Amino acid sequence: MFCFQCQEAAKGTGCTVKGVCGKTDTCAALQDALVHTLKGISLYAENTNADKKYGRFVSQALFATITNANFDDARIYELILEGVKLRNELKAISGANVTCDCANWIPSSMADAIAKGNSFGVLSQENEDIRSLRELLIYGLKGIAAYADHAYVLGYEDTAIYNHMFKALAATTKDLSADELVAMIMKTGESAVTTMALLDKANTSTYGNPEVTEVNIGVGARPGILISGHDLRDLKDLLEQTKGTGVDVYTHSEMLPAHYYPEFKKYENFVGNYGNAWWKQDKEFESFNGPILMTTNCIVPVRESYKNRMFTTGMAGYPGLKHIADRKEGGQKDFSEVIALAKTCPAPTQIETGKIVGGFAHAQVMAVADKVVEAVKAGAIKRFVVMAGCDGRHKERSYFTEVAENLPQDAVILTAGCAKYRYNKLNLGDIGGIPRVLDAGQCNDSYSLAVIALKLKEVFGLDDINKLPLSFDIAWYEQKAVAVLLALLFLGVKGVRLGPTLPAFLSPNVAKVLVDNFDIKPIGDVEGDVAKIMVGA
Ligand code: FS2
Ligand code: SF4
Repeated sequence: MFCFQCQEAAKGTGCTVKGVCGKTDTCAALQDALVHTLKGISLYAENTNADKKYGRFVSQALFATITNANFDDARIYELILEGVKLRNELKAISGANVTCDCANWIPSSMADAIAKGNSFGVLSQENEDIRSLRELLIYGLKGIAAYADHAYVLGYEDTAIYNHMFKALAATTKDLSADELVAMIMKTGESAVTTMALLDKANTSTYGNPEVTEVNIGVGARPGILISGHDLRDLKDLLEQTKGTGVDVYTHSEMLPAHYYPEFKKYENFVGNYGNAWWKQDKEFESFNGPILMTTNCIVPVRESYKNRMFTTGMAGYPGLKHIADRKEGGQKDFSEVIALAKTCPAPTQIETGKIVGGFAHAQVMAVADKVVEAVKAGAIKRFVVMAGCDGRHKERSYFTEVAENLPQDAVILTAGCAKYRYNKLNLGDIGGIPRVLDAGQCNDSYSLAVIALKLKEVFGLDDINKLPLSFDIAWYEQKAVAVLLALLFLGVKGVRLGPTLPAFLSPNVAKVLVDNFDIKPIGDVEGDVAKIMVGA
């Protein structure tokens, strides 16, 4: 295997024996064979007026290959078989004669698919710059695919997003120059903005605009179900089915922002958030005592002690865990087995007490825009620092906690994603009633931060987003962060600091393109970075 798609790539170069994430070499090969198949679908779909079902499938299958989403060989193989079937349908419809292996191969067995993945993996492209650009493109698409699937689940789709996915995936099979690939990457940034806007519309039209909310981080006395991942519709179904059963529902990690939506506030058994970012789950799932439902990434290798009470659903998967089937059209998923199990479990063991505050998505921030503008004009707020993104295991990530602690009192942190767990329990105070950490939501809600920045630009009458008193100090881990980064580049944001390390998939030449054109920089030491951030350097 060779995989370097996430920030935890072994030795900062790539995982070769087994993923640091726990992905096995067979699962890695199957995921490579799946991506290979999706390229074949795309080569036919890019020139046909393809039905939405093909775009849906490509989105879901790419989503399954995101870091920590699906470790289940059998499920990935099923997706390959389904992909080959869909590709052959398109081949017949288009009548085109495409010679690429990805457009024609037919797996005879799982072993055959593994062999295919091994011969068409990342390293099959020998030129390191072309490899780097192609993979950057694919990882951005994986992030977009996850957002597109979340929107689809709520009934929102846009064929332009699917069409871009086909064009860009197909582009990775062609003999394109570095400049042509860079142009495709920029178009992918544009598509990331479109997709995040669609998901924002899907979430807020379905569940209302997030509002400032205090979330309890302690526990109650009743048994509970812990729901993790990013899928809000799964949460809605679970809340409906647990209503009046005596079972409480707690969010974990990226599901925390669900508490900010008006629609979910009406459930009396929706009691709080348990634990921290994804990578601490092996300890926190143990002490939760009840069933855990993993709706998307991020799963870490599952311990025996809670294996029998952990479930996956949607595109998430893990060998040996029960998988809750998809809903039938217009219906709900059936969580009765999870609820029945919860009733037999003790209540969660308390690991923290208190409250955290969030809900500062764009509509809520706009509602207090006057106050914010006043504070900036009066000099009470000197700088906004976007510290969104992901959390992860690396010790160096304490940098983000220390930056939050060391930023002066007149700096406000804008956040989204699980990166917030590095500083959202620090009680950093407020500026005239505006909290110094404004949490917009999940990584899926990063769009809110772009909307807020563009709105501030308008309010202050500026012609360039980079003239705002705004800096970006982003923590990245997986491929949704890559999509968000491409979106920021498309929006013209310059000078983003990225950490804890730069992506392993950027070759020195590709990294140089990003530095020269967008002034992207690696994080440095806390003291130096805080000083530079405060003067916009
Ligand atoms: Fe965090 Fe993990 Fe949200 Fe990422 S829960 S790092 O894949 O999706 O952000
Ligand atoms: Fe390694 Fe990350 Fe790939 Fe997992 S997803 S195999 S940790 S690079």
